[in-house]
Amino acid sequence: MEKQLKQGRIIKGIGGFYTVLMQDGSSCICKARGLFRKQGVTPLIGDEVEIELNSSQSRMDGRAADEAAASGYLVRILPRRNELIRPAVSNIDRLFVVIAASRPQPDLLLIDKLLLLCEKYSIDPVIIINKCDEAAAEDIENLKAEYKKTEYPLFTVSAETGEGLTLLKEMLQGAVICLAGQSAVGKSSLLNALIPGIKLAVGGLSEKTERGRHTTRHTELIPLPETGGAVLDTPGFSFLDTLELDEAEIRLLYPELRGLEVNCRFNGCLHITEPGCCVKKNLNGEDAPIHRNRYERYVRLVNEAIERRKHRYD
Ligand SMILES: Nc1nc2c(ncn2[C@@H]2O[C@H](COP(=O)(O)OP(=O)(O)O)[C@@H](O)[C@H]2O)c(=O)[nH]1
Ligand SMILES: [Mg+2]
Ligand SMILES: [Zn+2]
Repeated sequence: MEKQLKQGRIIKGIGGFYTVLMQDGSSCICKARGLFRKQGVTPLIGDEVEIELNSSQSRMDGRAADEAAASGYLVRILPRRNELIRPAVSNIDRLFVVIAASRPQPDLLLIDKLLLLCEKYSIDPVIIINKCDEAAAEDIENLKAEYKKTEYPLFTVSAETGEGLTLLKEMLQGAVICLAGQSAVGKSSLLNALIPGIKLAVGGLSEKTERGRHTTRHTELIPLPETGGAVLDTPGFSFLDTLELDEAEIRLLYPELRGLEVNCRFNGCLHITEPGCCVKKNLNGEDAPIHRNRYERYVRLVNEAIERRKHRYD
């Protein structure tokens, strides 16, 4: 019988079976060809793939496909735009970096690291300050000021009252997105407010007792047919633990610092202890190239990287 080749995206993978979402919204369970193992390639959630279907009967809606045996094979993985390790996913377009305006108290070092990750892996960051309903206007302004010079898109919202969500919704269009940020900043609440019907568990309630709610045990891409994109639901985002950048690279991943070293005395100036540094000279002015607090966290990350390098051969 004639084999059909179709294109889709892996949205789930359990025990060697991959759920592939096709362009028409149907899904199909596939196994990987032995070829991948031979080449040492593991299919990832997010991969755009070509699959070979066995028969026209093998395509069905998602739930029925879940229960059926494999009905096709992955034959090719299209080139990945990026790939992360924990969670093991590929082709993330956008990372929603979520901060709570006041509680839990913002961990901006974590936010900076997430932004570095985005720069390194060519993921577009979107900074979201949530819980604006319960914060003082001044606190919100101070947070915004820290990231103004990055020029990253920044939204001040409330998942609770709906404030700011209409604008934010546009960032979902046509993109595979992922959310990251401290626990309890409102990531699940935001998705619930942005995406009708998604019903993620909120508020640290035990996911096991929350019957009828969506529970997160495996990393999975949830397709969003209305936007043409998808959102990654993952039990954890620990990829940062493995992000060990060296100091020269860190500097290049700060959009505010990029290109400034041409005005410093030394080529490759890290803007920390070097004499004749244009960044340090202007740190306190109205027109500082980078926010003072973010600069101080930058210095800390650079110093940590230098220490790590020194001890690498211990
Ligand atoms: N006041 C207020 N509370 C919120 C808002 N968004 C989330 N919360 C609450 O913050 C808690 C943690 O939210 P959750 O979505 O589970 O956070 P996650 O751990 O980041 O997924 C819950 O009690 C939510 O009801 C908001 O915009 N305003
Ligand atoms: Mg959550
Ligand atoms: Zn400098």
